[in-house]
Amino acid sequence: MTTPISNDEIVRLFNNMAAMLEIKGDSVFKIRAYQRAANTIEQLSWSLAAAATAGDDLRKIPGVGKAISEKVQEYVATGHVAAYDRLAEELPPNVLDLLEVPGMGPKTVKAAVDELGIGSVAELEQAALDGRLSQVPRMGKKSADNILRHIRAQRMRSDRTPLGIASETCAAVSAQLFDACPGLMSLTPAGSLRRWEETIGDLDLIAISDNPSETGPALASLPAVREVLVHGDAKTSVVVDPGIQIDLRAGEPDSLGAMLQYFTGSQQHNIRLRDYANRQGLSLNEYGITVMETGEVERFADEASFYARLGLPWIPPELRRGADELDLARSGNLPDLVTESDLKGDLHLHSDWSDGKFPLEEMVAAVADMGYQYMALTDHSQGLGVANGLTPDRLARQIEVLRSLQDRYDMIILCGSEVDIRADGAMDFPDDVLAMLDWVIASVHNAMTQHRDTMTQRIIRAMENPHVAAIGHASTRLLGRRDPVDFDIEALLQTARETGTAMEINAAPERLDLKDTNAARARELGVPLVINTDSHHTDGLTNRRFGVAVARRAQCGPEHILNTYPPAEFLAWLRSPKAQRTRRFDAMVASRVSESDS
Ligand code: DGT
Ligand code: CA
Ligand code: CA
Ligand code: ZN
Repeated sequence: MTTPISNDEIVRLFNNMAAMLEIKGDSVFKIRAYQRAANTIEQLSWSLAAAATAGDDLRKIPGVGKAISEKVQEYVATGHVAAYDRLAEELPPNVLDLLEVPGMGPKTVKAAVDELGIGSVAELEQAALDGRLSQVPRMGKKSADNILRHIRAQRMRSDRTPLGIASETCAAVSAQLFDACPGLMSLTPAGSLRRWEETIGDLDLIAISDNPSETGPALASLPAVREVLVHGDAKTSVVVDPGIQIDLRAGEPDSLGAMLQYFTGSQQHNIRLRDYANRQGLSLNEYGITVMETGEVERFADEASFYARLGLPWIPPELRRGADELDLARSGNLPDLVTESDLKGDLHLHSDWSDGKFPLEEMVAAVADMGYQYMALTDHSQGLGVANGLTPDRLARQIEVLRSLQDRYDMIILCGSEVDIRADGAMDFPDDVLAMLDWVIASVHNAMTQHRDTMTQRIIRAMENPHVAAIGHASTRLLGRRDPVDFDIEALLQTARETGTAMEINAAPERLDLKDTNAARARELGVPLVINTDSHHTDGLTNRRFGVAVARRAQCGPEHILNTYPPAEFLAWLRSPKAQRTRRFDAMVASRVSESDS
């Protein structure tokens, strides 16, 4: 038997219908009728569905006329209301979600739908972020900011947290905990954060202390803590602002190896490792390794000795995915993964000539401070009005300024541009303008809802341009905010290979684009990858660690990453015609590999 329809459900139905009619701009009388009915039904102390089923005349209820009464009957009998379904079909599919956002009434939803074409909460957030929302009537900057705050708070409550935010929270809480705990020796993130997953369910921290029992209470009393979930001997769980759960486990120094290994996971990795250990007569848990025959428990101060006891090399957390990493480890074939210090340049950087926050001179100085040997400044092209894109004239002036700065630096300063790929795949600068540039990165910034084939052809056309060195943040996704565009990634990567185009791993933590699995495919196909921060701010330069993590999860060594090569080799690649770049890159990879073998 199905549960009867509750009054609340009927109230919601009529409220939704009123809202949808209002968004559509339907008659005020009709809208009021549904609202009045909803209000009355909300006050009833008896089941409307039961009365309808019993054949009572619902029209004796104030505010319930013939039309409303029939819809209640229909809903109770069939579970549907045809008029409601018709309305829903006429409006964007997620329009009711927009109404759920505090601050969004039917009128503002209507304006957002009609004037900005917004069809989802993610698009609403984007519009609030880029300033379009504040332009709609009766909105203004303050309301738009409030809406943005509500959307983010809602997401924090419900969803996984994007890596960048989790990582910031982890750093902030760690610093506070060190201040609060004099005996704390080390605090190491474990779990999905240590594996650099794109999103984090909860933060797992391993504390090592001479006095482990003081750490849990110390965490629970930090000012950032909103709620204490578990307060036990083995584990303390709290929720901190902005709504992230933290699981803290504490131990003494000789327990770090086993605890860190266990709580780093992934669960799949641990399951496979446990099987592997069992076959050697050993069993694993968070306290150590037990010799099954004797029951003796061995403890480990670090992970490397834990893995070594199993006859394995230490496996980088990024690879602990429960895929083929154990086989690679056993056969001595773990890849030598790229590290931050391998990077010799950053090739996607913005200044305040477009939408960056810092003057070009300061940006260049900050990049030089990173110890880089080369860089490319890549402000936006003319078509990107919202980002203050450069016209060819301004670009020519910027090139002069950049060339004049070169004398002051050992670092090679490349004059670049992040050129918009227009909806039809044409570049936003003509070829003679592109030819002035040392480095062209081509990116999609609009018409993101194009059909898969159109989008694939659009990016392929950009790759076929002889001046385009790399494709920037190919999927355009923003974690938790904007879905990736739809394209045939295999076709794109094949074309990258054929045309000699590099693919960016955009390190901005909200992008991570290409994502790990796509970067892995690029590596397999021999497509050069380039790890860029896309910094709009000098602080952004350290985001490279997120891009490096993506590359590591994709099992990339430095040889797969174009901007790990010394300037001479990188420039030789860049200065050869595109048709020759793939062959050249293959040779670069081969010589790096043979170098590291010898
Ligand atoms: P998350 O939090 O959803 O982003 O993902 P994780 O991997 O951080 O998962 P979490 O926080 O539930 O647990 C952290 C690690 O602890 C997990 O990767 C493996 C280990 N772990 C936790 N519970 C179990 C368990 O019941 N069995 C095994 N084998 N491992 C566990
Ligand atoms: Ca976790
Ligand atoms: Ca956890
Ligand atoms: Zn950019």
